Amino acid sequence: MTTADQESPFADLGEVLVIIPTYNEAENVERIISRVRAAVPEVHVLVADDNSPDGTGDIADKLAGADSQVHVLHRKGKEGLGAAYLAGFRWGIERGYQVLVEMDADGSHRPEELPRLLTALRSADLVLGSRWVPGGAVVNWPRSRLLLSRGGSLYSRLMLDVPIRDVTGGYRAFRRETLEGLGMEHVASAGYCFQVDLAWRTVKAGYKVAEVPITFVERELGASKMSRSIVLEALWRVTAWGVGARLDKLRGRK
Ligand SMILES: Nc1nc2c(ncn2[C@@H]2O[C@H](COP(=O)(O)OP(=O)(O)OP(=O)(O)O)[C@@H](O)[C@H]2O)c(=O)[nH]1
Ligand SMILES: [Mg+2]
Repeated sequence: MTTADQESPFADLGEVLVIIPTYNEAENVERIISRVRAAVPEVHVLVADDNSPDGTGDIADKLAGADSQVHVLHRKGKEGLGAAYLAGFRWGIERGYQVLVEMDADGSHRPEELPRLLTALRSADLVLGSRWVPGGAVVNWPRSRLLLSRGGSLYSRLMLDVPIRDVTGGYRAFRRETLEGLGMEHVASAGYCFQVDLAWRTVKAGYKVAEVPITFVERELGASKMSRSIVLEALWRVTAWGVGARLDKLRGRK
């Protein structure tokens, strides 16, 4: 691991690892890595690939061979974005990174906005890139996706009582202490409710969460992995968590 150089504007935060989970992102992986490296040259990148049939993992290996700040975690098969992130977090924590960033491979999370997330992390334990705070935006989404995302965030906020506008978003920066303290080992969520799960745990553990506005851009290349089963998993899990929390309250537990 190279050390953050003196001139790095984020040296005070410690070493930063951007984790990019991939499943069939052959058309996107090189571009996203080069954008991250250009936007914040001192960060390291970890591609967490679930043995993509389209060869994304091989492309990532070649890129890692040419750049010592790019790493690849090969996983044996498709286990969902949540499992890939958990493995990526563990990989980064074991190697001493102080900040762990979540970012999609498809360009929806613009690497050029990473400096704003890192800046906000100076006074927070978790920073969420947010589409639904003033200044946030979504480009090129069909109405159905907008409704699903806004509805999912609203439902999660009400069910779980979390004071977060964009609780399903996946562009985030965690301090390692936050991940260490939120009980990662108990996270079972596989799909996009993983994001709700982590945000909720972070709030419950008493950490400070900040939302910064981002412009989310719909993917241009490659196929979405969003599916009915991912939406259903989110719906049943969030409902079960919310009901469970209310029952605990009624019984006088915390
Ligand atoms: N390792 C791994 N990565 C995954 C898996 N499912 C999705 N991803 C990655 O997670 C990121 C988000 O997935 P997307 O398909 O873009 O999901 P989405 O953003 O909800 O859907 P779109 O807006 O349609 O792109 C992308 O980088 C995917 O390649 C998985 O099972 N394993
Ligand atoms: Mg996407």
